[in-house]
Amino acid sequence: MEQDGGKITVTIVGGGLVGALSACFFAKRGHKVRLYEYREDIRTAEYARGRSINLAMSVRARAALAVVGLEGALVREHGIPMRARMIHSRNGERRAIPYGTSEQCIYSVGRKYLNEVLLTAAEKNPNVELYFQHKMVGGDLSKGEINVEVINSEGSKKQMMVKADLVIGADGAFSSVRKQLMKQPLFNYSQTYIEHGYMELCIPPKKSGDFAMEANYLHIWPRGNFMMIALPNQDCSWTVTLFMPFEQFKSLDTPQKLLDFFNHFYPDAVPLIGEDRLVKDFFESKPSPLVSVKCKPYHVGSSAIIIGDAAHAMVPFYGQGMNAGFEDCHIFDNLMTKHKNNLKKALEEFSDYRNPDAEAICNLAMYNYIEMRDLVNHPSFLLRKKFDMFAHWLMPNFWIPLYSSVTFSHMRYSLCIKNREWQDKVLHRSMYFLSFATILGISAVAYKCQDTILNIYTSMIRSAHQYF
Ligand code: FAD
Ligand code: EGU
Repeated sequence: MEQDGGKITVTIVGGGLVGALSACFFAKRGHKVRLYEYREDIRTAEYARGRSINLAMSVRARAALAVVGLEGALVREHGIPMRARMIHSRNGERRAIPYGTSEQCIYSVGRKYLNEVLLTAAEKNPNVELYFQHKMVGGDLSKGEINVEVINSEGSKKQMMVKADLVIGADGAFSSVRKQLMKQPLFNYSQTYIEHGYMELCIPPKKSGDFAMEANYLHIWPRGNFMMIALPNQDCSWTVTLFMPFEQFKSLDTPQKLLDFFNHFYPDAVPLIGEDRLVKDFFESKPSPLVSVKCKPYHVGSSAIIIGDAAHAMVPFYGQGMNAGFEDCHIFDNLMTKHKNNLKKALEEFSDYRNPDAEAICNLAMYNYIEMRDLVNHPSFLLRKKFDMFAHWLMPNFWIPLYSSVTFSHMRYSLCIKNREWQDKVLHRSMYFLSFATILGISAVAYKCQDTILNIYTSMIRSAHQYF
C-alpha cells in the first residue's frame, strides 16, 4: 500500500451530500482526495432540479457537521427550526404537536445550499480535487481501481482508470460502486419499491413576502393512503411533497380531476398553492419512485466501501436518510482514528458495526410508511403517542419514545428498536397487571359489602313486588 506517514489516497464516487461531506472528513485527516461526480457542478449549473428541495436535519447529521466545523454555518445560521408538527385535518382544523422540550427541534435545510457549502468546504483543502461530469462505469474494487467516463463539452466520451488506496462509494440509491460489490461472493442484497411515489409542489410566499403558513413547523396533511408534508425554505416559500400510490397519480389525468381531488382532501392547501400553479406544477412533473435498499457487507477487502444511500437507501418516512449517511462519515472517521488508518480493520469494523443499525433505520422508515397509511387515525395508536409523550415528560431520561431516540439522540438505531421493544413489554405487562388488579379490587369490595349488597337487592325485589 502506498502509504506515506499514514497518508493515503482516496477516490470518492458521488458528490452528493454524503460524498461531499466524506471529502471534508478525509481532507481533514490530511489524505489525498479525488471526488468524481456524474452531474455538472451544481454551484455553476444554470438549472438543477434534484430530488427533494429541502430536508429535515436532526442531531445525527449536525454532530457529523460539527466535526468538520460546518454545523454553525449550515444549520444554526441557515436552517429553519421546526419545533412541532402542524397537523392539517380535512375540515381545515390545525393542531400542533411539539417534538419535545422547547430546545428540541429539527431544521429544514435546502439540499442545494447544503451540497454547495459542503463542496466548497471540501475544495478549500489543497489536497482535494473535484471532478464533475465524471461518471464511474466500472473497475476492480479489490485493487482500488475504478473506470471513469468523462463527458467533455463536445459531448464525446473518454474513459480513464483511476487508482487509489481506498474507493468510497457515495453514489446514492442506484450506486454503480455497489453494482461492483455485487460481484463479490457472499454479498447480500435486497431492494423494495413501495407502491407510493412522490411529487414536489410549492407554496409561494405571501404578497408581503412572508411565509403563507406558520413557519417553524413541519406541516402534515395525513389522509390515510396518501399524505402531504411541507417544509419551509429560506425564501419564505414551502416545499410540499405529495406521497400517493402511482395508480392514483395516474388517475388524476385532467386539471379538473386534480382540482376536485385537492379541494376534497386538501381544501386549505389549494388557495396557498394557487389553482394555476398547482395544475402547472402537477402536470409538468411526474411522480418519482421510492426505493429501500439493504445490503451487506459494505466493503471489499481493504480497498473499497459504500456509505450513505449507496449502502442503505430508505423510504423517507422518518426523515433520517441524510442523517444516517452523515453519521456513516462520522463513524468511519472515528474508526480510522481507532485503527490508526489501518484500512483493513476500519473497513471490516465499519461493515460489522454499521450494518445492524442501517437495516434498523431502513426497517423503521418502512414501518412508519405502513403506520402512516393504516394507523394515523387509529385510537390506540394516538393513545400510545399521548402516553409516550406524557411518560417522557415525567421521566425524560428513562422513558424515551421511539421517534425521540431516533431523532434527538445518538443511540444506535438498532438500540432504538430494542428500547421500544422493552417499552412495549413494560406496557403490556402493566396492562395485564392493571386489569388483574381491577378485577381483584372489584371482587374484594363486593366480598366486603356482601350484607349491604344483599340488603339492597332484597329491598329492590320487595319494591318490585308492589307493582305486580
Ligand atoms: P445522493 O444524494 O443520491 O448523491 C449521490 C450522488 O452520486 C449524486 O450527486 C449522483 O449524481 C452521483 N452519482 C451517482 N452515480 C454516479 C456515478 N456512477 N459516478 C459518479 N457519480 C455518481 N433525509 C433526511 O435526513 N431528512 C429528510 O427530511 C429527507 N427527506 C427526503 C425526502 C425525499 C422525498 C427523499 C427521496 C429523500 C429524503 N431524504 C431525507 C434522504 C436523503 O435525500 C438521502 O439520504 C441523501 O440524499 C443521501 O445522500 P447520498 O450522498 O448518499 O446520495
Ligand atoms: C417525509 C418526507 C411526520 C421530509 C414521520 C413525522 C419526512 C420528512 C414523522 C420529507 C411524518 C412522518 C420525523 C421527523 C420527519 C414527525 C419523524 C418525514 C421529514 C415519526 C421532504 N419525520 N420527516 N416521524 O414526527 O420522526 O413529524 O420530504 F409525516 S422529521 Cl412520515 Cl422528526
